[in-house]
Amino acid sequence: MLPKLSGEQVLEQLRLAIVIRRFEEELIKLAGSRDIGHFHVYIGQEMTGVPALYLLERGDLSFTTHRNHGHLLARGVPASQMYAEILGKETGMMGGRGGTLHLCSMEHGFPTTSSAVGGATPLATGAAFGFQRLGQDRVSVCLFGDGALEEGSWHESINIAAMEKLPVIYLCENNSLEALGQKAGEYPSSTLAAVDLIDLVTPFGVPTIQIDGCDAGAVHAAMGEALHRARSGGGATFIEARTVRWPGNRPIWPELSTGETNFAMAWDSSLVPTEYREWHAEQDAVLRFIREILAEGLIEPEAILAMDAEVSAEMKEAVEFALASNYPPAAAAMEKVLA
Ligand SMILES: Cc1ncc(C[n+]2csc(CCOP(=O)(O)OP(=O)(O)O)c2C)c(N)n1
Ligand SMILES: [Mg+2]
Repeated sequence: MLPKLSGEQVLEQLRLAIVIRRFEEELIKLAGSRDIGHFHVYIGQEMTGVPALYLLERGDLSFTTHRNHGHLLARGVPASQMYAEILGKETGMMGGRGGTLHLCSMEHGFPTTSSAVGGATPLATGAAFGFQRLGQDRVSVCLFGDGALEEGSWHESINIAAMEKLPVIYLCENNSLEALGQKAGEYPSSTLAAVDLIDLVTPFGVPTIQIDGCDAGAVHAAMGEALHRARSGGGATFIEARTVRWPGNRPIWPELSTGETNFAMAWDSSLVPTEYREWHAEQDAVLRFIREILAEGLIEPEAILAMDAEVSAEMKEAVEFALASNYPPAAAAMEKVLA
């Protein structure tokens, strides 16, 4: 299902999704030839982050995790600054001090990234508390994986959000292996004994919405409902968006195991390889989004390829920019450092 938006807006979302996909693919290639430290990519989750964050307004804050690249790109952070930051260069958003695990851009609504699993929940809840006490009509969005629900900070956060009716949205991206194919009685996450993740929320009385995170229209509708609740004084919402883990994310270090995405697979099934067939034919959320867009006649396949060529060239240029940038000088090591 497509988001209930104008055709132009849907295509804007498609472009953002392609930006994320190509950004991450280039990053994996870039990392292959140098040590950039541990990093996590957002491939396969694009159609959760893009439609969800699309609805935020300037001034709304978002708090994210180790799997943060797609979130920042979805809110418009330039790829060139992101690559530079990940490589530790002085042209990065934080002058190379943060790296992939601590990306932030206040201008785009990301005050910080907490790479401690569960670290974003108290930060996002605190921001919502601040908005409420200051009487500001702003919303705080907490982005986290299913793993964060096993952390104590999560329970403290949702408790306060419920008691104080805070304008916060907890968007849990459950990317557990084969989450969409979960059978009755099976665990929905490899780290939790709950049979349903929303069971962990129900006692707090916070409304829950469980959706297929590859369904852009469902994400759009859920976020719309949650934002309306938050802005009208109705308090928090918990959304569980379920996606299938991209095969390239199964090893500890991301690998381009499914190859660089050929978007023409969306309309030409003869291009779908037999290896990872299920991924390309059914599970890849961006390919599915493209199929839905084509079914609505919003754009011709050739124009999608042209959009992709433009984005791919932009990503290559952004990588070049980052590689050509300098590392911060040793004498500046203590600048921009708080403590
Ligand atoms: C408090 C804490 N414990 C352990 C880790 C190591 N760690 C990094 S990512 C990760 C898995 C997180 O799973 P999930 O929240 O579902 O996110 P996903 O990687 O699946 O997107 C772990 C345990 C950490 N960063 N912080
Ligand atoms: Mg997970």
